[in-house]
Amino acid sequence: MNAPTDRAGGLDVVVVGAGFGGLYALHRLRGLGLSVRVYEAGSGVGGTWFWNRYPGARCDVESLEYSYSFSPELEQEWDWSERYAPQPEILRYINHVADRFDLRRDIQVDTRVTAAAFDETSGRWRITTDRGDDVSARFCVMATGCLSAVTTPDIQGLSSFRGDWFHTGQWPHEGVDFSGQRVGVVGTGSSGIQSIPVIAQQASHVVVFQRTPNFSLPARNEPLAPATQAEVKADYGALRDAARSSFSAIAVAPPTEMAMEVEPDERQRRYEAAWARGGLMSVTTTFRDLILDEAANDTAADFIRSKIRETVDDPEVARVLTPTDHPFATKRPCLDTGYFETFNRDNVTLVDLRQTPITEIVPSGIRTTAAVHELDCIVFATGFDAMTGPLLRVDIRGRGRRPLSDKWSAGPRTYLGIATAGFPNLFILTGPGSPSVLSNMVMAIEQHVDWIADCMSFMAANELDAIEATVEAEDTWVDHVNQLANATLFPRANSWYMGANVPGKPRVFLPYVGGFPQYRSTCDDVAADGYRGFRLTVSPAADPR
Ligand code: NA7
Repeated sequence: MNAPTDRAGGLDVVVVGAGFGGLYALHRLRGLGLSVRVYEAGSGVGGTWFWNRYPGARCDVESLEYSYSFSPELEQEWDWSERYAPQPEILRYINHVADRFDLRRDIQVDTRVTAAAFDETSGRWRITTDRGDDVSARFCVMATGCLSAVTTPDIQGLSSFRGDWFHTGQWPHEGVDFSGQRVGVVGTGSSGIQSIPVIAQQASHVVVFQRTPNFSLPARNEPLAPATQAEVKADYGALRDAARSSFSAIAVAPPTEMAMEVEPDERQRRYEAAWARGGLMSVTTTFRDLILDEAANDTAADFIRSKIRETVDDPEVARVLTPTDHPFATKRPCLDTGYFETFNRDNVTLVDLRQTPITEIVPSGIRTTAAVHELDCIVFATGFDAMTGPLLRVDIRGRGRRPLSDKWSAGPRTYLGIATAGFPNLFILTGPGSPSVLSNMVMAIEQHVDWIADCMSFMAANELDAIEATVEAEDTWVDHVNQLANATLFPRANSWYMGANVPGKPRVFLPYVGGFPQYRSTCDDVAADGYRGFRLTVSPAADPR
């Protein structure tokens, strides 16, 4: 993967990141005749699927939907093996896409963009990297992902630990052999819940350090029957259309009833059917008010709690595993294969950090207020500085050299989650204020990239050089995003959606919760209305305000 030669005046577009977003941005924007270079920090393409190689890592959106829709040929030629593809298969798919569309020649790997600064004199972005690249581009597209800035807790004594430690989001490529090892896993979000059952099958002993018990739904993963796959491929467009018109950009019939409108026996029957079906869109979409009304939510939460009690043999362990401090689905629901069952194994111990917090890491393991747990290695499944972290870890500066971190010090401010005032010609893929993590990410990425490509075409056709969100449009959008979130139960949880998992991070609900179809039609209207809320000018150097 070699860098393309610079054209005399620099590039048209720099794309930061070569995951699902960056690859599609490259493909689409190059198709417009623009010169594009992608910088990628990893040694290969794939983003999330390049880094998250922990045991049991797989997507929890079904494979047939968690894939690009832009190429009917690609849809037809790729076969998925399971209902939920495992990480290595998704990484193979992304590599196939990179080859099939000849993307690698414009991607420079092993290169982390460290800074991007808007130069008001030239009206261009100047992008610098940790490899000494220093290039200019008219547009900068941040395709840095929502969950790519890992967070490892700052626990005293970690450097003294004699064994190895790993973060699930930066897993060693050669894998880790846990045979005969005593393994501590810190964290019980999706990564912990996926990896713990697999690690427990290999390790001699696993100690799970749980701060907050989590709701998890059965994945019911299984091999993907050829007939099912053929049926979808016979009319892939129908599946995609159904996804595009659904709240989460995942094809599912929208629930019509409220939980309390249904008799308790019937409600139970529906939850049982959803549980048997498995998947993210099971219990979550049984009724339409689960995320809006506490009493409705309680019915789903109680149902899942009863399942945990049924599954876990030891009532005290079941109690500790049972979430009670946040409504169901206000933290990202997890999907599992045998997670709760794993606590019935003799070689698994659960430590309740609410009762006995970690005090320090010592050479031989983890000390809590109650005991020292002797360990050979530690797995941190402790998550990410979500959505804003990947952007703010790059030194991005707009007009007047103002850092984005300064502008966003009280929380992110965007227009449509795609642009931010004071930063002309900077586009953010699936940024805060867009549906992003509340939707099928691949669909959200395609919608953003298509919108940006259309915008660039419009600018070219009208001989415009710069686009910048207005402060007024941004303020209105931020208020709208907050109002929508405040009408839901989401703010009730200390979740990464709320920035609550990172000490000192402003407590702001990050994604747009109005649903994918509503969001998409707003974006389309904005474009049809001559990019309402943006100022388009012939010279980016001039401050349009
Ligand atoms: P998550 O969902 O953020 O989970 C992180 C877990 O780590 C969660 O249980 C946290 O507890 C726990 N955590 C974080 N810091 C600590 C410390 N200091 N001590 C103990 N426990 C801690 O990240 P994942 O990687 O699992 O999943 C991220 C997303 O990827 C997921 O939602 C899917 O969308 C895919 P807490 O709940 O904060 O108390």
